Amino acid sequence: MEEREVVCPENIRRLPTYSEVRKGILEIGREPVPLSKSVSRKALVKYSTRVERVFRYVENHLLARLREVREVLNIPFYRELASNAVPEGVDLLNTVGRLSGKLKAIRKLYREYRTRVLSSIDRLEAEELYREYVGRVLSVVRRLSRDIELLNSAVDELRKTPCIDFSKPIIAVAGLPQVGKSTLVATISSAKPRSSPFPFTTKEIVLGHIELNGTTVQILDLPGILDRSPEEMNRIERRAFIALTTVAQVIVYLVDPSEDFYYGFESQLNLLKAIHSLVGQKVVVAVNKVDKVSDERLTRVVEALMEVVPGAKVLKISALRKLGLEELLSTLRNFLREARPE
Ligand SMILES: Nc1nc2c(ncn2[C@@H]2O[C@H](COP(=O)(O)OP(=O)(O)OP(=O)(O)O)[C@@H](O)[C@H]2O)c(=O)[nH]1
Ligand SMILES: [Mg+2]
Repeated sequence: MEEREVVCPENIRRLPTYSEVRKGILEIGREPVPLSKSVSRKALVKYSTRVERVFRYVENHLLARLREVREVLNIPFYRELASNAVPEGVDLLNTVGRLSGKLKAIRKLYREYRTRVLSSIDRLEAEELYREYVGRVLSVVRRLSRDIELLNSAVDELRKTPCIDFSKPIIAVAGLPQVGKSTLVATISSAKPRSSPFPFTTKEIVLGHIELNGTTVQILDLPGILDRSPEEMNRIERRAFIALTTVAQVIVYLVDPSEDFYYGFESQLNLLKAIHSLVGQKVVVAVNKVDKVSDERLTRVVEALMEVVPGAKVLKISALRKLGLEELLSTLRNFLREARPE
């Protein structure tokens, strides 16, 4: 595969709101414009320099940032995650297109007013023209407030998303809340996500790395997903759902076999069924917390899981006590080998 630069959503910047732009531009009107003695018609040059500075401000704070956002949104995984943060039906690439189209009008204003300011009769006219220009620029930006706000919600979501290298393998760890996903990812990878006895401890996707087959493999710790339809999922669950369905080559589905597991066993079977029917053979099922249950219960749990997904591999592990992890890693190794034939 061709070497590509990895696009990092963590680094994109928010767009300034209308009032921030207004502040920034008014500031330009107060900043001195140093001019050498030899310059004639100083006032005209001063205002035309400001006309230019205002445009540069728009260029750097809006247009350049919009390009960064567009680059990230061009990647389907990030686009879906970003769409999760804005009202349904909003097409973010359209929003970016519309915004940049409207902002280009400011480039026209810049050209027009630079010429007009430079050909004004006196300082007063130059100053008036400058004010008119600022007013028109700000009015364009003000009309874009809603789109800027929408894109900033998307940017806030994207900035929480790790930087994924799509040319390298991706494993995702999924399951209901509390099954031990973060404990597992913290144990086997470079990531150190927080784990705790409270559901939805993990709210965002966390990226870790492991060396498998001599290559660096990315492993994603996902938020927990409840057993319900995608339409009913909250924003946190949907982050996990998007990762599962769009980027993972292999999914480790973790199960908590304990009698006292808050969400019960059946919900875990149902979610597995749903994931399996969406992604097919890519699922490795691992029963976690084997240290907590009797052998007898464990056997029954494994049997029930195999019935739901015949042919799927069901492993027994304890992420906390570090049991069965070697076998899990070698299973993942094999899966990845099959997923990407050399
Ligand atoms: N006994 C035992 N407890 C475990 C094991 N693995 C995880 N736990 C505990 O299970 C609880 C939940 O662990 P997490 O790793 O936070 O679970 P999670 O699936 O990431 O939970 P969410 O982020 O809320 O979805 C914690 O109290 C862990 O210490 C295990 O193998 N055995
Ligand atoms: Mg977690």
